[in-house]
Amino acid sequence: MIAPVLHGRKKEDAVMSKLLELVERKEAKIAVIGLGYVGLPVAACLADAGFSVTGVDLKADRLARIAKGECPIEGEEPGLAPMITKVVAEKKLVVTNDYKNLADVDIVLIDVDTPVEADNKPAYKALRGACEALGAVMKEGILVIVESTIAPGTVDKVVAPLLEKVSGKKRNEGFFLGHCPERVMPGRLLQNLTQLSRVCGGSTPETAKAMVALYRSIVKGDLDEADCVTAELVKTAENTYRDVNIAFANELAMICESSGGKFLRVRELVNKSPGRNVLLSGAGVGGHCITKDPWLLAHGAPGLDTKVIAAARARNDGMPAHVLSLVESGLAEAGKKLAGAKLAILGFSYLEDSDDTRHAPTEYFLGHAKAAGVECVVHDPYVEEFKGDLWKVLEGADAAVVMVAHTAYRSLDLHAVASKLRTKVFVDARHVFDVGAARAAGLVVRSLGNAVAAKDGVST
Ligand code: SAJ
Repeated sequence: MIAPVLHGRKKEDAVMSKLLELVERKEAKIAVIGLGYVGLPVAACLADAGFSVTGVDLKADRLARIAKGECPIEGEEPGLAPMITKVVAEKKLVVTNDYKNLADVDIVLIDVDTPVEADNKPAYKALRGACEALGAVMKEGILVIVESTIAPGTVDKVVAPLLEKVSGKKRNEGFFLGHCPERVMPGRLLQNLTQLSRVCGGSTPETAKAMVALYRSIVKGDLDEADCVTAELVKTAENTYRDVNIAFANELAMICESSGGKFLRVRELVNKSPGRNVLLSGAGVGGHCITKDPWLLAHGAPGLDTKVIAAARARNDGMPAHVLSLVESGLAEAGKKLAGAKLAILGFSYLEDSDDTRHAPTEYFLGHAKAAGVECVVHDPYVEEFKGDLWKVLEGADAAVVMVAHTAYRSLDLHAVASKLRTKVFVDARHVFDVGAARAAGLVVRSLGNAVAAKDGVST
């Protein structure tokens, strides 16, 4: 009996049900392209769940370390290193830089970086490169899932056409597409990957179902079926939502400074109102997610003037300069000019208790300070370059500026800090210290979101 030649919908259903069967039996061959802080954990988890996984990366040193069962990701990642050692030893995870090894895989996850260019447009060089290399070797009926954060419309307008062009296959016939955005966070990669809910955006409803079956093998959180553009919108919107809310907190803090308010107290009372959740003002927004995803979301509507997104990005990017103005104000009260001053900068990483320095607000602060003729000495207990002795950094400085709320700073003896400073100015841009306590230590204080004490000594 010759099997009937299937076309269109019937063919798609047959391909997807076969794939579903392979996934449920853990027999689907999987590849993960990009073995960074997103790709490597998911490759290890899928291998640990019983799948045969081929990891692909361009970095030879990273491949070499993984092939030895080591974890090349810096920082503490609970559970990840032993999992990699185990799955590599079991040969459930193998690594390569040769796409020819993907010729027989059934599912490919793409986890490459998707930054934005200087003009805030998506930079898809890595994504295009992965698609071109994969398209040349991928077999009939493959499911390609992009996990990297991408602008709305990218699967439809960038990934699909490129795979069609290079492979000669047609979407939803010769191959199927999905977008399942990651929600991992450095420091808790495995925890987030296995616990958090995820959107399974499929190029067809059956594809979304197959994706749910795949991710169910490693994810305990909700797995919500959707189409690709919904998944693209959800991920970029959730980070844009955070950026806009941080921008509001920053603007509110600046209004408090001018109007005599205390930001933390105002925030505490506002947040008692149902449905309010004012975030924390700070020295700026760093990292590689929140700083770029708003621009990816905006790219989803090229003709629209995305005022709110752009204004929030501008407000947050303006915070390092605002902190420098607080320094200038404190120095002025102490009778010192900004130009020629020497500052001790506490914190360089973009996030407290992290060594990640991508788009760190302090980096932008240092640029503004240099332009103003100010000398800065930086300390950071997590960043190799700045791990020195904090007391040496403070020695002889005209101001201490808290840019990152590292736990190590919270127990600082402010009297001891004051004794080291040449000019006793203290600027807290992360709500770490009580203003009154800092003043009692003999410091001239500027604290983000707090009005300067009135001359009559009424502390704020
Ligand atoms: N920040 C503030 N005020 C706040 C919160 C953050 O100024 O109230 C600053 C931080 O200092 C940092 C930047 O914003 O410089 C980003 O902080 P973040 O806590 O958002 O941490 P990220 O960049 O690691 O964001 C990640 C994102 N996760 C993923 O993209 C998978 C984001 O979606 C999460 O909401 C966030 O972690 C989180 O919730 O911790």
